[in-house]
Amino acid sequence: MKKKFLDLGIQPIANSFLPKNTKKILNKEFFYNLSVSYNKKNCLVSVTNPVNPKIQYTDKYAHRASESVTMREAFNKTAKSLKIKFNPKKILEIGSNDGVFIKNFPSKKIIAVEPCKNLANITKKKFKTYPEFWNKKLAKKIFKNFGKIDVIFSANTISHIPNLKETFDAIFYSLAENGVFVIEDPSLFEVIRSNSYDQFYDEHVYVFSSLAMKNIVNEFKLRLFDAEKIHTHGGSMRYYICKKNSKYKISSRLINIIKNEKKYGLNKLSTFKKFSKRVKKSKDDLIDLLKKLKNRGKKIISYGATYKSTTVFNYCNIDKKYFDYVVDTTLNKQGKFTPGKHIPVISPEIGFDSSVDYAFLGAWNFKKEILKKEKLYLNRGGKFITHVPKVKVLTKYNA
Ligand code: JHZ
Repeated sequence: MKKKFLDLGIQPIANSFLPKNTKKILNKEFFYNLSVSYNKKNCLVSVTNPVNPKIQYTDKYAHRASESVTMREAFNKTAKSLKIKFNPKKILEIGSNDGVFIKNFPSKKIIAVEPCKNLANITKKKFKTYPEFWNKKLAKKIFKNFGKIDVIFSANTISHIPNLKETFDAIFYSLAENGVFVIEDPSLFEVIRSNSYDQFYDEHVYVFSSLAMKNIVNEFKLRLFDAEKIHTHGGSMRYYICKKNSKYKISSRLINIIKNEKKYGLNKLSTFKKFSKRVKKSKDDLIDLLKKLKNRGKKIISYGATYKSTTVFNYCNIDKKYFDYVVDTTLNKQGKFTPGKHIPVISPEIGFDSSVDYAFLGAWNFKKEILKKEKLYLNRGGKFITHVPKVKVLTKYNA
């Protein structure tokens, strides 16, 4: 049933920033073939051969969701809206990262699940945090201590779990009769529309459409009753899911979203094949531009050591001959080397200085926040490069 439509080549684990670039460490680096497939039966788009989660979500996990103002504000707003909409007494978050969402609730109301122990350690002092993978066994343990849940929230996590049956069976078990499961994940519609192929990496096992989400949850005695477009991570979707027989009515907003997704062709393999051609062009355009700039002696760096950049660097074969280094505010990425291409990561205070001519927006999803912060750089003639939706140089005049 699955048809492969995109091959992004040999890739490392997107979060495996290396502590050193010594031979011994490089020899142990894990690589796999990243390709993406479409399943005609349920319209689901997924990584063809997912990586074992046990090697991805370790106590070295790099991403900190609190690192951007945009995300801190977005989660604060989401928490407020969930309180108003559902007035939950018991809340559970799956994939709580560094606590950016849960900290908007009193600790007696919310519990967290976070398999990366370094992250769970951050939140466990204030919030009950289970340092485990989400599954039925854990759901039963939580039920014993906490009872049935009114709102289960999960942002940028459900797309990361290969076993959908285990995930949704555990959700069905944990939800109160009229409980709601709220998922936020990058939107397939936006990925295809904006050619952001770098949303595909080992962790993004699935990039959901509403169409696929509706089909999937139906298989597990659940029902998608609403969906909402949100601006985070370059365009995401918030899904509202309930038990099949619960009180919620299907929203007209959801009906329209699904209608538009069908109109756009998210239920046709041909749409994804065309996307694949555009991805190849994006790679060629980016390499052409970088070659031209290097021939003119320009200094280029990358801004934001994102997991998405792991896909771009490894697919386009971008290494130190193009980018001197990557700047990133995350302390535990600084002093390390990017997965696969081994470009050094340093702090923006050290690296984002007047010697930089061009900065590739690895964190293009925070373009607005970054351009606002880096006005001085643009004003002195510094330029950004983005590849989303098309390869383009951004100056103070067109940014
Ligand atoms: P950001 C991660 O992907 C991994 P990544 C994960 N799989 C996922 O789904 C998404 O997040 C949600 C830095 N930065 O959020 C901070 C600056 O240096 O796009 C971050 O390291 N300066 C869970 O890694 C990175 O950029 C800044 O001004 O693709 C952004 O990473 C800003 C705003 C950010 O996610």
